[in-house]
Amino acid sequence: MSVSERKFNVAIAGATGAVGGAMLDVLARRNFPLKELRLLASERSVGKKIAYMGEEIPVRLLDKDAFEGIDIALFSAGAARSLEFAPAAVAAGAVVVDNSSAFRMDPEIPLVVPEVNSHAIGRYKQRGIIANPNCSTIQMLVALKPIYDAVGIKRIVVSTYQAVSGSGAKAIEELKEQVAAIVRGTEPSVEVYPHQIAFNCLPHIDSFLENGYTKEEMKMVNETHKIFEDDSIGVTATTVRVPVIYGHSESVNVETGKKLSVAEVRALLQAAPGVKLVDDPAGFSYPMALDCAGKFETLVGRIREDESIPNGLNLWVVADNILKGAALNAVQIAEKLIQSHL
Ligand code: NAP
Ligand code: 3JN
Repeated sequence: MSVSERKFNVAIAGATGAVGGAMLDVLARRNFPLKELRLLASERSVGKKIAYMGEEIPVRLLDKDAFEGIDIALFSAGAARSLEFAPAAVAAGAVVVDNSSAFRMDPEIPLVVPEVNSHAIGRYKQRGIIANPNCSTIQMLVALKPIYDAVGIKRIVVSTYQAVSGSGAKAIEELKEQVAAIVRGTEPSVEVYPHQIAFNCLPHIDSFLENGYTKEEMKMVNETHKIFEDDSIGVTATTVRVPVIYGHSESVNVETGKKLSVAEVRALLQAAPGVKLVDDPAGFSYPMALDCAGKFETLVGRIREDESIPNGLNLWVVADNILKGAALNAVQIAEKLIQSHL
């Protein structure tokens, strides 16, 4: 049977969440060849129905028996659930694509951005699991891959401006409520973050580590090394939460192995898979979070030579953190799996 005629049984663990909901959307938008779609979540959601392409699919409990007959299990129910239930899904015969940090740095488990290192997918056979990187790493590497391939990269200095949707649905509500409270002149309530996020920027994403960096910052460092299979790249990150709902923005400074002109970078990015060049400063055109929501591409612009060093570049990189940063990347991995491995 040709690939186009084959259909697959897919489970989504965490189907009622922000990322799980986006996975449903992406599967439909990309016409993924589904036979059965099984939606899994906690006891809180069992019995709820979720609409998918005109069907009402009941939510089932995520437990060890939930994966019988499943070919591909997409996990986005948090790292603890991935650690507990991904092995059961593999034992039942499924390949797991995991969106959490649970397995990302496990040397036996591939960590994949399809535009960057799809060759690594085949390594899933060892453990039956493929890890999806952190959203901030994904969009940065989609933009840097053509530059890395052309001239090599010695060092990356990245600062992120991350949307509240990266912290889930409660954080979106909190930002909206805080803005409304402040406009009304009342005291905003602060629950999700340690400080007010409305009209503010918090240089704090995930927990602090002993070296003074946050886990989010170290995810960007470690995941970049693993995906490029190159520990020689110096990477340093500052990750910041900003009062934006969808779309992470990044200021990316790179020291390259050889000089590239702005025109050469533009040409490389124009041809790069998954990238949309948005770089016409004279026409006030540059990537913006508001423009990336709902889009599959990573937007790159504000391309400049870093005039403070011989071989340096500055880029501004923006992507929908829930789509390319999570759900879309996972579905692209599943597509590569069915094209080449299942
Ligand atoms: P969310 O909106 O809070 O959704 C969480 C999902 O997990 C819901 O479906 C929830 O089910 C389910 N869940 C929670 N506890 C459970 C349990 N004990 N048993 C079964 N299901 C349980 O969170 P989200 O924003 O979608 O993020 C989910 C996860 O995706 C994150 O924890 C993270 O690991 C990963 N993520 C990755 C990236 C990335 O950078 N690649 C970005 C965002 C998120 P109920 O509705 O029944 O509670
Ligand atoms: O904060 C963001 O913008 C991205 C959040 C990602 C996230 C949120 C909760 C748990 C992760 C992740 O993917 O690294 C995790 C986790 O699995 O550790």
